[in-house]
Amino acid sequence: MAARSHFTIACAAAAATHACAAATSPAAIIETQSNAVADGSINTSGGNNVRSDWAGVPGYVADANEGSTVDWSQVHVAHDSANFFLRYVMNSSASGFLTFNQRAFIDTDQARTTGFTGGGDQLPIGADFMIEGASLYAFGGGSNQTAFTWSFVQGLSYDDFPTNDQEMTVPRSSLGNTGAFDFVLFASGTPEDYYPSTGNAGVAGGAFSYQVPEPAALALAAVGGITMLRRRRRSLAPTM
Ligand SMILES: [Ca+2]
Ligand SMILES: [Ca+2]
Ligand SMILES: [Ca+2]
Repeated sequence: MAARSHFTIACAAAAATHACAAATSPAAIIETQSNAVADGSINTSGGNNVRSDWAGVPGYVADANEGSTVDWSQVHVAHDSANFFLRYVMNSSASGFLTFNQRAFIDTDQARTTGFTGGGDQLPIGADFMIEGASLYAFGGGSNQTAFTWSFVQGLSYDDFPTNDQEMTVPRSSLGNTGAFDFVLFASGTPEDYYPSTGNAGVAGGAFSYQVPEPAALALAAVGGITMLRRRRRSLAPTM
């Protein structure tokens, strides 16, 4: 059985406030995850049609079914020593990646002051990379952050059947070996669907975050919690 390490920070939770405060500014980070999986445990090669390899990897908070022709339901993200993995679960069929109806905007320096902020400046993040379909692009607009200007980086390993449950592999090296990134997903159906739904609300909007390794602040909080638990148990132990 593959060793896995998962956790989720809900930024609304008081316990994680300090961890979330350190995240991207000005975008509100709705949720941060870090899901380590064993090397080779997730296979996204075309035609494998298998998603059981994602067992135990939680999804981000699900998006509503807004009835778009290409409608996000849930995204899962994981990593091993060499790769990030993305899994898109859709409410409505995306007709496969070759139709380029889906984009992942990825902010690898977690700074809105660099990268694409949307043609209408509507993204909460500055996307340094974009995955369109299963093709990875790097932002090439420089200081013109609303220019849809990209340079092709590479095609990605993917499996998009069934079309409402797709997966792909993104080499960590292709994203500059970043230790964390923020992201917003977009689907060009009718109507357009942003995930999270505030992903088109500009600087006041919301984004998701992914970290590798686990956020230090949360790990320290967990250690602190164990210590407190031990102390409490000790104090509650009956006097012999
Ligand atoms: Ca698979
Ligand atoms: Ca949706
Ligand atoms: Ca950026």
